[in-house]
Amino acid sequence: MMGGGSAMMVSLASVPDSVASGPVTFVATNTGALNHELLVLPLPSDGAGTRPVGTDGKINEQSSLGEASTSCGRGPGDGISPGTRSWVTVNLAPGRYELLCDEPWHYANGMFAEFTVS
Ligand SMILES: [Cu+2]
Repeated sequence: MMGGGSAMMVSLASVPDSVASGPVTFVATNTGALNHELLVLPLPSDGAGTRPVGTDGKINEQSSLGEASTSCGRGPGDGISPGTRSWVTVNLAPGRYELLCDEPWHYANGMFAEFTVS
C-alpha cells in the first residue's frame, strides 16, 4: 500500500513485511494523489532510507531486482497513477531488502520500507 496526501507527504508500507524465499509477487496499490512506483532492492548496509539521492531526486536504481510501475499492469512503466495498482514477481533469496518509490524526491521524503525474506 502506498499513498500520499499533500505535496510530499508520502509513505510506503508492506503487508506482510516478511515472506519465505522463492518467487514473491508484489502488488503495489497507489492510494495517494501522486504517481508512485515500487522497486525492490537489496537493503543498504546502513539500513533503509540511507541511499544517496541525486540532484534529480532519484536514487541509483542499478541494483534493482524488480519494479512495478505500470498503471493496472505488470512490471516497469511510467508510474502507477492514483487509484490503480501494478505488480511484479521477483525471485528472492533469504535476506533483507528495501522496497521504495523512486519518483523524484519520494525516497528522500520517506517512501521506503524494509522487507525480510527468510
Ligand atoms: Cu512515490
